[in-house]
Amino acid sequence: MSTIDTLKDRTTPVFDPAAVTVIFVLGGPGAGKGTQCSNLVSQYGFSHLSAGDLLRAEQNRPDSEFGDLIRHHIRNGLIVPMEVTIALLENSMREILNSSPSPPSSSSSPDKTRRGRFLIDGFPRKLDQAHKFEEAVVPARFVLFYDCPEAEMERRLLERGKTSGREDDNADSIRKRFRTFLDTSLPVVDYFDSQRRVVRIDATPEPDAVFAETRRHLAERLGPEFA
Ligand code: UP5
Ligand code: MG
Repeated sequence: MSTIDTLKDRTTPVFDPAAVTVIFVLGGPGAGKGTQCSNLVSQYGFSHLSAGDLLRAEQNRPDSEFGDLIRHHIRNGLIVPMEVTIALLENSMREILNSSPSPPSSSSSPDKTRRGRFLIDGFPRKLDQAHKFEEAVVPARFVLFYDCPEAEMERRLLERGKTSGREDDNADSIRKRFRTFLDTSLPVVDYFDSQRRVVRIDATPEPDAVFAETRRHLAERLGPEFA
């Protein structure tokens, strides 16, 4: 991935913040980030980029030089070196921005604007990732943080693990993911919170109720043009 080579030395954002809206979607393992992002895609026309999904796809790509590295980190609930994850995110964003316009939708928003709306799910999970992404890719507008008690997240993940086939949906990996979340990823939320950039949402109720609350906050933060 050639982006990896250029990322290290880059100190200005590669995308124009006036044309690209990024919302970071954070929360513990199993908090419901992916579930809520799917709803937001259908409702608001965001592009949804899950860092975990991108890493899993890269892991399974036959020619990838990072397959073993990614597998090791995901199984152990560890955070993959940021150069890999940021390159995957940036490449996906560029691909979407350069893609041919989709057919006109019933919405009044021009397609160009809609293509520039991104939900970055499960990233950044470490402070250095947050700084590097905002410095070299694009600053995020704010963070949606899905707050869920660990016991509920564990219940959801063990339930999903019966059928998901995810290599990290087992008791041992889940324990390690929770540890990394508390030690390394919650400080990222605290950092954005200190800048008043966090929208905190109780992720315990059923998904529709969590989405209703999410919509209310988005309307407040983004204004009527996002409806
Ligand atoms: N569910 C969802 N909402 C519910 C609700 N309100 N009530 C009841 N059930 C609900 O949901 C999880 C399960 O709960 C589903 O079965 C769902 O139906 C149900 P989901 O929406 O999938 O939750 P999500 O928060 O997306 O959980 P996920 O397991 O994807 O979170 P993780 O943050 O653990 O996983 P991710 O894929 O982001 O990362 C995996 C690994 O990749 C990391 O551990 C790390 O090793 C690596 N990684 C990096 O190294 N760097 C990165 O930047 C990102 C990831
Ligand atoms: Mg997810």
